[in-house]
Amino acid sequence: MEEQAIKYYQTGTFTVGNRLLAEGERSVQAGIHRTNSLNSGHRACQGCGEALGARYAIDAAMRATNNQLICVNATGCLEVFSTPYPETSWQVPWIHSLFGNAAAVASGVAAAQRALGRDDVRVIAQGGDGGTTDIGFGCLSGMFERNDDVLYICYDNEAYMNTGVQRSSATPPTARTATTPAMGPSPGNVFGTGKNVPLIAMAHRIPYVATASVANLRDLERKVTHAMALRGARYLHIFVPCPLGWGAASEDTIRIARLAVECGLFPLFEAHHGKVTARTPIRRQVPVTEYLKLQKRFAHLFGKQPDEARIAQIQQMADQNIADYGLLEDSLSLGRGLGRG
Ligand SMILES: Cc1ncc(C[n+]2csc(CCOP(=O)(O)OP(=O)(O)O)c2C)c(N)n1
Ligand code: SF4
Repeated sequence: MEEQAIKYYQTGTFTVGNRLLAEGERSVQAGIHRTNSLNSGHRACQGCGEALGARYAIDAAMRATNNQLICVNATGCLEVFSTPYPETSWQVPWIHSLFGNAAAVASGVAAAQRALGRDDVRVIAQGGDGGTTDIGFGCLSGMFERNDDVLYICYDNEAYMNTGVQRSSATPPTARTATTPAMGPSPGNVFGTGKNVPLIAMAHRIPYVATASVANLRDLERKVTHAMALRGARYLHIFVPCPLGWGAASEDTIRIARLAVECGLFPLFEAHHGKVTARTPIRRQVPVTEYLKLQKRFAHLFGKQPDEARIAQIQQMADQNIADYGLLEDSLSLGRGLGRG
């Protein structure tokens, strides 16, 4: 039989490629031993990025820890849609904390394992951006500062979705939410400085900080696997579109997440002990309008008279990220970038 060279893209897929890879390199979801940590039957909306991100993240963590994992979950959509009493979709020991104290509860669970002499049982805390960047922020900073042996995962859908789409400190400028209506001279969320929790986590110089996206699930699995191989405080910030809150089509979740990366608004990077050590380059930068136009929360920017000034400000944010992290191929070769080690 004639020999055929394997093409690169085949190994990047979730189907045929996995059979061509060595077993340890196959994606967690494609393996027959996947744990279905967040099982079918939950009540997330169709196309929910948070459900997808959580499923991939926790399955990867279960594989990395040989299923010796405990999850702590802040109040929010992920908790509500997965555990309507008396049901649960979780196939992992799972505790519901309060809205704002998931990091502190996880620190306690890790301390209990230490007291029991169980260094094989690992702990993950997870919550939405409201539970992480707003109300849970103090507990999270304390967990970082003590270097507790916990991976904290923030599923960032850029608002308080569970209670009806209120603004959080992760809501982007100009976005319409229930508390930032699209009316008045400056409709939608005001321009502020934004709260960049990955950078704040890095400032604590914890062992590992990374951003990930449901646009790149293999990368997400790899980052979770790497995080679970390390000890101490770790932070993973995952971009998870919310069709309901963003006014987007449920089939566009991955497309929107990909555009957020490709326009520069959501940079993918990793940092160890406060220094950026890797980032995913952008092959083809797209204008932010391609990303914004798919979401009704930004529709007021594109009325009869497009709000050119504020669109330009958002483009400036994306360009700044690209410059700061050195995301374009040519800037990579020049060796520029943010705090790189
Ligand atoms: C102390 C406290 N304040 C308010 C609430 C109500 N509450 C529950 S979930 C939630 C919003 C969750 O938003 P986020 O953390 O962003 O997660 P998402 O639902 O978007 O995934 C709020 C305000 C609460 N449970 N406890
Ligand atoms: S409101 Fe958004 S985050 Fe909540 S379940 Fe629906 S899509 Fe997911």
